[in-house]
Amino acid sequence: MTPTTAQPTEPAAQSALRQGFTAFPADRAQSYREAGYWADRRLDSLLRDAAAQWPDRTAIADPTETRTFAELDALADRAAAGIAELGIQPGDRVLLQLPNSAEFAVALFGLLRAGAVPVMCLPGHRLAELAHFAEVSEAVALLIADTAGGFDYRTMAAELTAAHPHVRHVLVHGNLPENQEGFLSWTTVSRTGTGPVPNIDPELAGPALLLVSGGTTGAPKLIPRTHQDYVYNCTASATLCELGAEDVYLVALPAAHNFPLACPGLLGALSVGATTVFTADPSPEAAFAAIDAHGVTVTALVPALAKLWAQACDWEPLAPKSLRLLQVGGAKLAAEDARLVRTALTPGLQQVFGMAEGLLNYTRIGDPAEIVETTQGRPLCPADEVRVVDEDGHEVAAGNEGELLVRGPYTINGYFNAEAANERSFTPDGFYRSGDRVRRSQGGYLEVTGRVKDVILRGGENVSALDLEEHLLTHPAVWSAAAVALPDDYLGEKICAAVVFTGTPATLAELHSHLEGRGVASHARPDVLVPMTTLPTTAVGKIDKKAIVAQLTK
Ligand code: OOB
Repeated sequence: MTPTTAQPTEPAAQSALRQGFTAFPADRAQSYREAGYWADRRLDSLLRDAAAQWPDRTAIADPTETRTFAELDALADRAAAGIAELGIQPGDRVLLQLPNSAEFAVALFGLLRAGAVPVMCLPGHRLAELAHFAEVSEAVALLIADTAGGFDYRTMAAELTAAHPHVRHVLVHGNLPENQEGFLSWTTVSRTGTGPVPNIDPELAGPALLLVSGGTTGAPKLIPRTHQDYVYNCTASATLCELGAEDVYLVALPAAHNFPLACPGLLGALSVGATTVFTADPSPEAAFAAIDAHGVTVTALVPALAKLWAQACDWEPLAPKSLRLLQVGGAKLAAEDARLVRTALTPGLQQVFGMAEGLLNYTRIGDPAEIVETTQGRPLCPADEVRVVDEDGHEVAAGNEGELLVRGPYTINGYFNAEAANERSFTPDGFYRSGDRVRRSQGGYLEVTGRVKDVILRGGENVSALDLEEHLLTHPAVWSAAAVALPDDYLGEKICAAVVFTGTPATLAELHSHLEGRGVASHARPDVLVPMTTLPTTAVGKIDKKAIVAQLTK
């Protein structure tokens, strides 16, 4: 794919941005605009417009701070002026890594208003990931908290800037380290800027921000989301979720992740005048208290957290009462867990199968229980073109499994600065190869059946890891389970089940007879059982199989 050529008069940052970016082809862009999916507005105009319409409503709240839309809008303007005064230019990339807090929203909108392109790092990312993002994005600055969750981000930042001097500024929210050159107080920069709000030439078809890929395999990639596609992403999601000004949305997952950010998340909530509440601690104790205090009506969780919250209703005195919509996604929610969540937390469960690269599938409000419990939803937009294909790239019939390919009005056309990955991840006609195996029903609902690569090759037989995990989860003593491949001299790969038990652990023999009772073939049953107290997770809370294998093979 050929990147658009830079205009000779463009600032250097803008032209570098364009060079790493694959734009939507002109014909599809035009059709999305004509169909009304793309409104020509900048992402930060969502806040400007909300502040005009609902100035005195509460926009954001965390345990220490509450801001109205008018206040947040004014803070974003101040922050934008301060950022510009540092010499950060439109198109410059800035690594943003803040814990869930009201300040996250101030920083995000401040950067957008300055025309900077935030790189949406999660608080769980560490030096290896940050260094990779810094390099690929050519970031000029980093915005961090001093400490959070027992981690000192300033120490990491010092190491990062030593190895990546192009990261010129480190902006610290909280206490500055002593004698550290290049470190500035974010409060000073964002609150005392005196200059005008930068006047940006709106580049609506260009990247507004860079998301980080889920990255359960290989190095995480940067995902350029444009103003046009991301405004659609969050506003159409808000409409689908029937979000209104009376709603209160809780950010419990890391705010920089696409799901709580824009599906509909913070941005969708903001666009309809709803309040967003942040919690940096998603434990049932802290989250239930926030739900109770603010009357939270909507939130988004990964399956492991949803299950934990559902169980916690047995012992936590403040079980949620106000939730009308609980979105669960990011990994497969087993049907039994879906039933548990609906009974314990709210009947308003919504399954969400999404990806930072774009495509979002949602079950709909009012869908029958069967659909909500056993499918991962259907595409958000009528213009989402979904193909389910076999290994040769041919479409399979409805009801058969295959890899999901997609293109559409909010799905990227290439990763940022990643030519080799783009060759592999996109078809010549611009479809993104998701790597997800799905089955599509007549009604267009998708069921995720595994990852194309998450298959254990045991003695010549292909065993789907997800399939085995789902069978294991039906055992009453199994709380969570991951099936991973371990090297084996005889079989090539053997099946290892890493299992967290509730109560008395089951033995391998007991699991085998349970699986046999469910009709699981003998070659597809685990060779090894490793009981664990917890399974390692990624920065957003998905089970991290790479880390499990690393633990077991070190
Ligand atoms: C969300 O986004 P990412 O980019 O962190 O991860 C995307 C991948 C998908 O390709 C799929 O493999 C998996 O996560 N996934 C699911 C799932 N939702 C995501 N697998 C099974 N069932 C589901 N419901 O994870 C994400 C982005 C926006 C909204 C929701 C999730």
